[in-house]
Amino acid sequence: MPEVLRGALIGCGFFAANHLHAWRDIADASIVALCDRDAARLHAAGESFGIMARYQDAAALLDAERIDFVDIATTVASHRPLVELAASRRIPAICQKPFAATLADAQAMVEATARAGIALMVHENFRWQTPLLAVRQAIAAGRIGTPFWGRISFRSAYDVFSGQPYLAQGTRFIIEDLGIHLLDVARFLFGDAARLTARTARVNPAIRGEDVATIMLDHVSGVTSIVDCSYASRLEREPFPQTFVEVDGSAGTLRLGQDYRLTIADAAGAETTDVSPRLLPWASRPWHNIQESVLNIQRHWVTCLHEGREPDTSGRDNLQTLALVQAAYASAATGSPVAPAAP
Ligand code: NAD
Ligand code: 89V
Repeated sequence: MPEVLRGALIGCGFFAANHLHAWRDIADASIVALCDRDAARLHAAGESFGIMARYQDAAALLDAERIDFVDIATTVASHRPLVELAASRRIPAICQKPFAATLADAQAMVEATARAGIALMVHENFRWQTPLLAVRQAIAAGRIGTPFWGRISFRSAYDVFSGQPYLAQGTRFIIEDLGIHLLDVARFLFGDAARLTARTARVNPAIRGEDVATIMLDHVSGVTSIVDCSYASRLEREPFPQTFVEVDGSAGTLRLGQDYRLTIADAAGAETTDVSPRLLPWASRPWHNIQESVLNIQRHWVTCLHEGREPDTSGRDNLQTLALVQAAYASAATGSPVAPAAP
């Protein structure tokens, strides 16, 4: 791999500007070409970021440009064809979440990239948020002893549909789009889950999918956790896009609450620290937490490519998170507990 990696970004929509800003902050990577089927979006991104090599077809881009990796920031339907295209050219790939609509598609992408001998990372950025990294570090440092119970919670009335109108159109919504992040965080904090039980509801009549979900997980580690999310919850102060975390352990408790305040209590007393993300120069509130995590995960990708190691949120790892998503929909449909079917 060259010292400065040459990347191509495919998909210049709503979220891609965050990828592009973050790439500009990473000295040993540079986005040299853009692709979007939509000419207007391609033009707008190219002009904003001064990138002149622009293509409406990803294969044409890969034919014409010398590229060290692709960053796929399209919506889910195009993930498998684009990852398989990258694999066919032996080009390492980042793929936005949700990795795939089915486990079979996800497995096919993992196998294609493994056969090609290239790295594949899912852009699963929530676990790269500074406040959630602080939670994991506190647990790992033994601050609350051995965890036995946890809750990962995201409840909001923020209008996500104005920026991402496709979220209102699918038969699946909150688990596939947002719950997927929280289920990944549950794995990040407590390890894989052997079984889960889920309940869903649709409160907003203007959308097709569910906008409320409550999931109880039995982790292999022995922890019981609750993942709950809602875009139908109007609170006194809108917390979007903060994830709240509660963990009870054998020696104390941990609470990550409003305004990124982390409180750890044990027999000696309680201590609260501010674990806010940085407000990067190109970021804006309230998205700055997510925006900083985009920089963190993209830095991790570059480090992994240089060191030849598997990214923490590799395609292979993400199969387990995706299996929890599928299990949650299956459990909500049947009312019964479901064991995730990860390969
Ligand atoms: P979007 O619809 O605004 O943009 C996607 C773009 O991809 C569109 O411009 C479309 O024309 C283009 N595209 C689709 N298929 C293509 C193909 N085969 N070749 C070239 N261009 C193609 O979507 P978005 O809101 O930017 O979301 C993109 C992805 O990012 C989604 O999967 C979404 O879930 C994810 N997302 C992640 C976060 C996060 O924090 N991790 C936040 C928002 C969105
Ligand atoms: O992260 C996401 O995928 C976004 C949001 C935080 C708005 O749910 O869609």
